[in-house]
Amino acid sequence: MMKLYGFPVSNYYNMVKLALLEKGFEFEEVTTRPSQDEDYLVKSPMGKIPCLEVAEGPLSETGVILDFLDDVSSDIRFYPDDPYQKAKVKELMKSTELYLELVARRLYPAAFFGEALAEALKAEVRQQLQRGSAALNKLLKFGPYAAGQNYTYADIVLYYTVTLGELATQKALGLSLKDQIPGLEDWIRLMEQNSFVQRVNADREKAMAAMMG
Ligand SMILES: N[C@@H](CCC(=O)N[C@@H](CS)C(=O)NCC(=O)O)C(=O)O
Repeated sequence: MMKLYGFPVSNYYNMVKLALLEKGFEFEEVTTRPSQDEDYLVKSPMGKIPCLEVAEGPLSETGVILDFLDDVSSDIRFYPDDPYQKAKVKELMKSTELYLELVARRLYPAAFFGEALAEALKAEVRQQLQRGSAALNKLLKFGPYAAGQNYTYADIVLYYTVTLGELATQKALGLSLKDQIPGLEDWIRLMEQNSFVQRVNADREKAMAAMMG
């Protein structure tokens, strides 16, 4: 059985967990914090979570894991078959990660761990989030899903990016991603009707409460 290493508060972990659930794979969750222990670095060379251990060995990097899961799923696929449409989904995933996730992540120490946040960093992150949101607005379809009619990996990546990101931007900057990205709020409601999303989120709430408490 596959083993998913990580922690249910992590947005990247939850992306892989949701993909595994959607695709009907059996997997065991192994609660793991990011670690520089040699035992873990063998599986995930940067020590980051998530890591997925499959029959052939370990895999790190969320995008790589998601690609692998689509390659080994015969029926449920989250990339379109058409090469251009597939590239458009990947463009949306990459833009979400580079221009929202990695930017909002700079607020996490202040938003979640009470660290100080310099005014200069606040201004820089705010400006980058506005630029990133404007770029995403050019790509997002919300028709009703992120890349159009079909539910794709772009939805999975965007959902866990903006839901954790929103907590951070609200808390650290008083900025809502929902105000920056028209249609985001309705799409989040749509995503939250999905029973697998509800299951991942219930685990996330429990882990978040334990972490904050
Ligand atoms: N590029 C990695 C990013 C994963 C990542 O940043 N995970 C965080 C937890 S959400 C982590 O392990 N952080 C610890 C670290 O950066 O050392 C991926 O796509 O999986």
